Amino acid sequence: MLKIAIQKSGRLYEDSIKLLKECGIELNNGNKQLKAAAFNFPIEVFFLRDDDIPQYVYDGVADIGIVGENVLLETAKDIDLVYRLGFSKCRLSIAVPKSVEYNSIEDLRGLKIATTYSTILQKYLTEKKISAEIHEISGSVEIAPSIGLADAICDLVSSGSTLFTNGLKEVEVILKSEAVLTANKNLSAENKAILEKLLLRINSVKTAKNNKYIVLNAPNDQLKNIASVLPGAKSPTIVPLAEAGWSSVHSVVNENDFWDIIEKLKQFGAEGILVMPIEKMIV
Ligand code: PRT
Ligand code: ZN
Repeated sequence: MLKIAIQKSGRLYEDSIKLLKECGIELNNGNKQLKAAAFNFPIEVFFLRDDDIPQYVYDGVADIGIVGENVLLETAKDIDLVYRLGFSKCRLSIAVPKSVEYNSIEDLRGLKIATTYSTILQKYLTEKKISAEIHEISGSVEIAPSIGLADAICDLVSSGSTLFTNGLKEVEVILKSEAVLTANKNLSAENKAILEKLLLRINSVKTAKNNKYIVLNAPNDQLKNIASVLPGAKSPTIVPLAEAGWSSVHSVVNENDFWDIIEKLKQFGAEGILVMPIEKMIV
C-alpha cells in the first residue's frame, strides 16, 4: 500500500484530488478526514498541512507527497522530487516599495528583508554574494515594509496583485515553483512498483492535456502537404470520405504548436477542422 500525503485544504488541495481522480483513483472518503483509502488502487491518502508534508515523507509516515517546490526547497529534507505536476504555479520573488529606486541586486545589500522563506532566501543571497538581514516572519509578509518592519520582502507571487495593492514592485525572481510529487528515498520494492504505476497514469493524463485530437477533411491532392505538418502519435490516420477526391485526416497535435499547424492546414485546403480534448494518452 502506497501512502500519499496531500494538502488538507488550500491552494493545492483541489488540483491534487483532481489529479488522483483523473488517474482513475477513487477515494472512499472525499470529506477531508485525516486519511482516505482508494477502493480501486493500492493507495492511501493522508490530508496534512503542506508545510508538514516533506517531513512526513522523509520520516516514511507517508511514502510520497504533493507539495509546492517552494515548500520542498524551504524544508530542505532529503527526499526525491519525482515529477513536476504543472499546477499551482507561482514564483518566489523579492519585492521593494514602488518608490525605491532599484537597479540591480547590489541594491539589496544591507537591507532588511522579511520572509517566510529564509532558507531559500539565504541560499540565494549567499550565491549572489549579497549580505542582507533576513527577518523571518510567519505570515502577512506583504505588509512588512509599510509598517516599518523591513525594507523589502521575499514572498510567493502569482498574479502580482498582492504586491500591487501593497505598493510593492517585484525586483528579483528567486525561484519558479509548481506542485511537485516527492518521494521517500527508501521505498520498498512493492511501493516502488505502485509508484511506477501511478507515474504512468499521471504521465498519460499530463501528456493528454498537452495534446489535442484533430480531425479534418482534406482534398486528396493535398494529403502529402497536410501529413507533413501533422506529426500524429506515429503518423496521421487517413480515411477516404464518401465524396470522391476527399479524405478525413486524424491526428494528435501538441498544444504549443497548435495555432501554427492550424494556419498551415488551412493554407493546404483543410476544411471542417474539429479539435477535441484527449482524456488519456499513453505513449
Ligand atoms: O494550511 P497550509 O499550511 O496547508 O497552506 P498554506 O496557507 O501554507 O498554503 P497555500 O494553500 O496558500 O499555498 C500552497 C502552495 O500553493 C504554496 O506553497 C505554493 O506552492 C502554491 N501557490 C501558488 C501559492 C500562490 N500561488 C500564491 N499566490 N501560495 C501562496 N500564494 C500567496 C502569496 O503568499 C501571496 O500572499 O498569494 C499571494 C500572492 O498572490 P498574487 O496572485 O496576489 O500574486
Ligand atoms: Zn503552509
